[in-house]
Amino acid sequence: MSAQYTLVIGTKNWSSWSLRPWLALRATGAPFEEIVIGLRRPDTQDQIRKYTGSGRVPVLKIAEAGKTLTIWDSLAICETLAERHPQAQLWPKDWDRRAQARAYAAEMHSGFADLREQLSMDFVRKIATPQLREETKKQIARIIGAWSDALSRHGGEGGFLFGGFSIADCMYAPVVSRFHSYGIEVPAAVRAYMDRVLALPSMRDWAKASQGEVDAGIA
Ligand SMILES: N[C@@H](CCC(=O)N[C@@H](CS)C(=O)NCC(=O)O)C(=O)O
Repeated sequence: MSAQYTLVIGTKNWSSWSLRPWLALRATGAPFEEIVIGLRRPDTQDQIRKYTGSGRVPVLKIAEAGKTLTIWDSLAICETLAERHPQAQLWPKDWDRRAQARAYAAEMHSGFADLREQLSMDFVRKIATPQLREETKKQIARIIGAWSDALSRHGGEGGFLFGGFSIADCMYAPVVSRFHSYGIEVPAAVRAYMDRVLALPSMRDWAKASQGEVDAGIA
């Protein structure tokens, strides 16, 4: 019997960390259930702590062979999915490209705090560019430089950072959304990459659900 996946995530319009493994899980093609916990509410922490002591979403539950395993943290979930679904090639096949893709994902996971704080994800809204702090400007420039570099090396083979869609793209998808929402100026090749990411069926489904949250007044 195949595994049953349940992904516990936060309000889609806001939860950038949830979007990352959600995209990876969609890319595997495996069926899954999702539980959406409302963020920025008085009971948010109580709700999340029903699933994980970390107090953070996303969380993946894997029910298999009578056992249920709980995995928290976006990157750990992505790694687990890559291991369990090798056919999805969530990491590039070649070791050198894979090593680079991992470095991109890790840099996102551990960094860019100013960008994340100043340009918080608001998936469906268009927001005027705020007065950017110097650190935020540096982080935006770093990301644009890193994307441009990867795209010029590998983008021709599939249009994504390392050719085919990978965990590196999952990790940066919320930044694509932020650059789009806040009207950050980017070079043409980066804009084309952003448009490709935004046009993914999974990203469109996330946008539809986020719009539903906004329309319902819960995001
Ligand atoms: N490093 C964690 C960060 C997860 C995180 O900060 N998630 C936010 C939502 S995007 C959260 O759960 N916040 C708890 C709260 O709002 O109470 C990861 O990669 O999964």
